[in-house]
Amino acid sequence: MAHSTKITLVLGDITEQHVDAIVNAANSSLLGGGGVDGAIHRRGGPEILAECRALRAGHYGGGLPTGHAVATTAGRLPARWVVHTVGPVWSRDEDRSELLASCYHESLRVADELGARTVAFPAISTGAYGWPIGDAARIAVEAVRGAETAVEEVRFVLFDESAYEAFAQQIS
Ligand code: AR6
Repeated sequence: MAHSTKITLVLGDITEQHVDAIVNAANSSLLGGGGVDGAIHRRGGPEILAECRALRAGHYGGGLPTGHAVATTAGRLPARWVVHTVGPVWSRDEDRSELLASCYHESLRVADELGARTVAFPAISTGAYGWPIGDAARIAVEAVRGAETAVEEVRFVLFDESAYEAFAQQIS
């Protein structure tokens, strides 16, 4: 029988979550940015950036491709790992939904490799990358529900009421 993953929603800041792994909506440089990425590096401290730089110096010399995921320490955050993934920039002309779903699938695959049982996700691509929140919430929830994973809890951490409502509508 397939393992069933519990989905929970929190209105709040992902850097404050006590979970095994938190997912970062990064960019392919892995070297930081604004939004949730900026908050994670700020609160997590320089150990995270040091591991990101090492990844760039090694296997990910060309950057982390969109839809892929890779883990580092969580530094000073109350989590063990940060899983960095790169969401697609929303496009009116091209359907990039598969890439957004891939962020969730790949992050959960990396979480499984780590042995993480609780994983917190932000609403990937819905800030600087412009994805409409209702559609992003649908893709996120479908992707998690469709994932083969040993993760026991997926916690979506939404930064504002409208994002929270969009996710609540999807899991009701
Ligand atoms: N906790 C939870 N959610 C947050 C937090 C937080 N502390 N801060 C922002 N959000 P964004 P993207 C929400 O822009 O669209 C960065 O510069 C925010 O309200 O962080 O994937 C990267 O380096 C929104 O709903 O990520 C990339 O260059 C969601 O997190 C680029 O932005 C995602 O917004 C990635 O853009």
